[in-house]
Amino acid sequence: MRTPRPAALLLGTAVALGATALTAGQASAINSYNASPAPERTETGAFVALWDRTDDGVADRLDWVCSGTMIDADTYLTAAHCTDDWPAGTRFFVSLEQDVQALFDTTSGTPDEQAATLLAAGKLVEGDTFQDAAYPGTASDSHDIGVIDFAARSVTPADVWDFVPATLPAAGALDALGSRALDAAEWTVAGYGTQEAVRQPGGQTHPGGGVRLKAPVDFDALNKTWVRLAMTAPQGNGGACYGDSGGPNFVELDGELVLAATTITGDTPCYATNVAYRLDSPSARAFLEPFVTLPGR
Ligand SMILES: [Ca+2]
Ligand SMILES: [Ca+2]
Repeated sequence: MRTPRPAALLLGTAVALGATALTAGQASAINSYNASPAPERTETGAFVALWDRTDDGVADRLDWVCSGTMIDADTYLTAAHCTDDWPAGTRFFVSLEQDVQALFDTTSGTPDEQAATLLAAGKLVEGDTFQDAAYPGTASDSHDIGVIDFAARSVTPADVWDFVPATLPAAGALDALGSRALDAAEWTVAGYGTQEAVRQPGGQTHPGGGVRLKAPVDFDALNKTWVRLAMTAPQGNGGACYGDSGGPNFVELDGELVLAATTITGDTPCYATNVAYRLDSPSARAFLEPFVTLPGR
């Protein structure tokens, strides 16, 4: 997994909450190999949090931690392991900017001041988190799905950025297609996460992240709630890593990109497999139904 929880590729919190986080399981970034910038993926955004790590009531960190996708004008789809278990008072934002890391690098002040500056400049929009009440569920269905929603906010991402919300799959769409068609289709993962592990004196590091990238991946297997996607470099694939959690895995069907699944976990160094949560399943659709108009069967 690539997150602090048992199966996630969450980056910022993994680092913030302790060394165990990176081995735990959430995904956060796109790998270095076979990847490219994705300025055209305007619906794909960074999950940004402002939080207090020292329990003194003063926020001390503003950072991108996960990825996600706008699925209508005011709802951003991500993973429950990205919305779960933050300190009281944590504030949540989405940025649909291409290079979020550069915004942080060039904005001065305390984390509170940075957030205020970036909000005023239209580089962040603040929202409210919701997650599947059944998370963390079971191995067969983790219920690892959540949103940052803006329906109760006066400013939504649609007020700030031009984007076309992602197309969700119809109920059971991946089952209906079957493995042969899914293997023949083109798959793309996108996100703001880090790169695959780099070995250095003192251990592994995961450089990069904070920039919207995409990479081709290859269909491997489908089961009840998961799509497994190959990220092996020699086959021309790229892949997801820490901070890509919650981000989109698109499949091209009849010339249209469909948001088939969200990045959740994978192998620890991020070289082999992306494990993504299906969005055509009954449980994913049940969670999403209050937030978006779902396509039918
Ligand atoms: Ca503090
Ligand atoms: Ca909505």
